[in-house]
Amino acid sequence: MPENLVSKILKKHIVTGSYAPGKEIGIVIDQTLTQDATGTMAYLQLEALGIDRVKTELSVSYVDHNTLQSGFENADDHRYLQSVASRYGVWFSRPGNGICHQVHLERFGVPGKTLLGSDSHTPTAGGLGMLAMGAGGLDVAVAMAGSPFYLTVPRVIRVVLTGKLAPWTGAKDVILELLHRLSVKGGLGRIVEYSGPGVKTLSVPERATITNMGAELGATTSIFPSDEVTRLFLRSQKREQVWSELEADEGAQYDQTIEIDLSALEPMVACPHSPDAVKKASETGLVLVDQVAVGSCTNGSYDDLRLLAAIMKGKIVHPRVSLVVSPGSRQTYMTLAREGVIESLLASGARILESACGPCIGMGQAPPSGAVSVRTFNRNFPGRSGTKDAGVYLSGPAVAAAAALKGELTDPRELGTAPILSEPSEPVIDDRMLIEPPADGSKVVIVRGPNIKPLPVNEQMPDRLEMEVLLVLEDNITTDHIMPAGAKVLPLRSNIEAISEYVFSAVDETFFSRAVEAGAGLVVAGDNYGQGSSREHAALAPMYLGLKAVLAKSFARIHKANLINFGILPLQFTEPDDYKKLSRGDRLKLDHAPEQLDNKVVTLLRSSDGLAIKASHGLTARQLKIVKAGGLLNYTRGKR
Ligand code: MIC
Ligand code: SF4
Repeated sequence: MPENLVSKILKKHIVTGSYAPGKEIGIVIDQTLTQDATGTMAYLQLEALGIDRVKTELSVSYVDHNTLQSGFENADDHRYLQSVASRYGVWFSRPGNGICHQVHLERFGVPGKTLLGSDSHTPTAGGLGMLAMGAGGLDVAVAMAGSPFYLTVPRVIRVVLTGKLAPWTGAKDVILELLHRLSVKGGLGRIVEYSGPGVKTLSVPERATITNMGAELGATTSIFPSDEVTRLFLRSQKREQVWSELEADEGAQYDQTIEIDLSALEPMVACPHSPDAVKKASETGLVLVDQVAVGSCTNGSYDDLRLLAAIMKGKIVHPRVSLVVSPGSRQTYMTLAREGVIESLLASGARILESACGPCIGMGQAPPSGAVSVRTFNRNFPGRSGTKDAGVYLSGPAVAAAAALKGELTDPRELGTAPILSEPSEPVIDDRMLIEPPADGSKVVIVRGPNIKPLPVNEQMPDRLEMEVLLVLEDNITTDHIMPAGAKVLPLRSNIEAISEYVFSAVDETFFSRAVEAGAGLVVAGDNYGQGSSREHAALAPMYLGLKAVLAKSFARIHKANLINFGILPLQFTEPDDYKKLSRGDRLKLDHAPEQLDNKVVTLLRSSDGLAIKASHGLTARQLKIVKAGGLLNYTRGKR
């Protein structure tokens, strides 16, 4: 039977379960990556698992998110991460070396391998033909310890690309078009597999832009075939030996097929405050722009920044606009510096930042009050930029350059003829900012600063859950709503007690005190609850505050897994209309909780009037045991 690329790779890695959509399988993880904002928790958890050395083929710890170092906290975390990496056999990518996804693509990715990363944009490596998924830190720790990663076999969407991108359009417009068609929940339970004659017209970094932002579809991951273009990319990285050809069999089956004619795409933007609020750049009306930010793991590549420089060459940024640029990797930065592109950007008035996430996660460069910021990033959720009332538009580098020059959202085609970039030169390859772990790490002393606090652990599920409804929320609540990031909160990622004070602070400043007072809480939400990042702090910190369950219409994949991992019950309304019957302050009881959960549907009773709300949990037998044990760490310890 002819097979698609996804099933070929998954079947090769399967260790438990059988391959059927909707069923749970366990797969072997070949490579892992972590970044510092999720990594400290992941390595504390790895330590708790009590192994001597990671069991993966390759694990890498990156430092790219918390590099602002406005206090000792970030630097303490970096020191811990470096020492714990050496101790357990993990490569360490030092601060300054670049954003995890871009560096991994350049230096470590291997077509056909599985990659699990404690960051939701891990699918970036799908641009290289890897099956790469984001997960919570605990799942990544467990994978580093050699246990399988469990996932529900997804449905596979085939996206057939035809034609060739027209001047002034780019890879970002491909994924914005898909977000426009499918929405931020269109990819739930699905993997997007790209094919068709248009594939060969896209470079690996362009493919990676598309797979990166596939995360915003809610998809499990996205993947491109590995072809001649992939081989040449790996050759330029001096890693041709890891290349192999990978593609779907002729006549392979898919659950859905979508066609995108690259030639017909126009420059696009995602309007505030959602990546699927997509419009053509020519149809936004007058939008004055105050800030333009170019970079991030989506569009921080050599060609992205060369294009920006070429469009702005000889011109200066508009007086209203602050233009910031953050190259995606040290390799890109050095190559651009060698070629005079950095000088050219400086001449055009760009403020060049270090190679890190920076403004994408609100680590500096917050826009002014009420400002409009155009960013080549992947998320524009409210408040994420660091300024509550700023409006963020997402675009490719061409639209960003046009906005930087004109001071307003502009269709770049109005600038005339698009610049033609010269053939790319050989990238600067210098791995000295990557630290290889010693063969024997057993003598390495792990350094822990005062910012690294022990991991809180949940209790076993009691027989009776009595919970106060702490919040009733709408659809598409993001992890940025649940557990904000940014320069003030990110330094507390290793300190759950301290960070828990910020849970839902962007939505309701009284949440923290109400949760503490209630003792046991429940949150009610609409569809796609927990979309966005993989940060397990969005489960761990609410757990610390006593959150016992979330009752939603549906959940985003990674966040649901994180809730389970920390013993918070994810429940789904069986009657979506019941959502309207609940209010903040209601008290809901789940009697004989562990027993009731053995059935697919449980009944919650409202204390005031006995109203019965039916909810399903959709958990597998394994997940049920985890939730009942109070989380994965308890469950794993209990099994020993
Ligand atoms: C993001 O883009 O939201 C982040 C910051 O990279 C997160 C990880 C985190 O919160 O540390 C992600 O995408 O998973
Ligand atoms: Fe960093 Fe932004 Fe990419 Fe997240 S989306 S990894 S914060 S650059």
